[in-house]
Parts: sequence; C-alpha cells; structure tokens
Amino acid sequence: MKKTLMIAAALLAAQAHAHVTLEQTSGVADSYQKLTFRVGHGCDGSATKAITVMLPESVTGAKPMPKAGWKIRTVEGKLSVPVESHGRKITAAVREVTWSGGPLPDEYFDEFTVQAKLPAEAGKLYFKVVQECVKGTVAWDELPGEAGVKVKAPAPVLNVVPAEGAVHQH
Ligand SMILES: [Cu+2]
Repeated sequence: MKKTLMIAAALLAAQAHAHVTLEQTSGVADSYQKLTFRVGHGCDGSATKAITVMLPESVTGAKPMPKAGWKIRTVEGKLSVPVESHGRKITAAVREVTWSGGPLPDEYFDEFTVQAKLPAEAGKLYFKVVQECVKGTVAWDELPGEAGVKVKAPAPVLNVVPAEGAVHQH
C-alpha cells in the first residue's frame, strides 16, 4: 500500500515538472495575473526554437515579458464580448504570443512570462501552447478527458478563484 502511494506521488511529481506547464496554479478573478509557462523539455529530444501561447477568449490585456535571445510576436484579435478597461471599451486584444529564438536544448528548461487580466468569472482556464522544435512540433492543447484517463499533451491550466474568496482568506 505504502509503496503504491509512493509510486503515485513520484508520477505526479514527474508530471508536474515535465511538459509545458504553468507555474501558477491559481489566480484571482478580475485581476492582473503573471503567467509563467515553463518548458521542461524539447520535442522528443530536439531543442525548442519557438513557444506560442494562445490566450482564452476571456483573458485580456496580455503583455509578454521580453526575454534575452528571444523575439516576441503578438497576434491581435477581435473579442466577441467587448470588455471595459480604464473606462474605455476594448473590442480587440492580444490572442496569441510567440517567443522565437533559442534554441533551448532539451537538457535545459526555461520560462516564458505573460501578464494578463483574468475574467471576472471563476473556473478553469486552459492555455493552449504550441512548442516548435528544431525537429518537430508539440501541441499542448489537450483538455482533460474522462476521469482517470491521462492525456498525452495537456494544455496548461489555471484555476481562477473568486475575488471575495481571496479577500476572506487572511
Ligand atoms: Cu513532458
């Protein structure tokens, strides 16, 4: 029994440190959040040369953090539901951020950071990521399947918690 538990814990730890994952597990609704995407390895041993983060529709005001040795490209898109920011109506926002450069060898890891505003509603947000390597591409875009079924390339996930909850936590 104990042994089984230890193996399960080891597997969970391995999963948390590999893949492309979000360092932050949760964020407060309706607030600006730092999102750090951690690239744990290359594509089947091949070095990473680009990372593209797709922002969920409800995430706005995205600003990528510059990174030495990597060029940034953003793609703007129309919002289906306009949002208000600093008293102004916003109808378009950054939908996609790409860092290209490196290449980041499979033996190293690195982090790519964006600041963005989270939606007012609590819930899970999935950030689809495309990892381009010298050889091959991995789409980290799988959403959780049925309970107990592990997906191969899960999309990084952030749990948005209600703002009131955070205020009452102290
Ligand atoms: Cu992995």
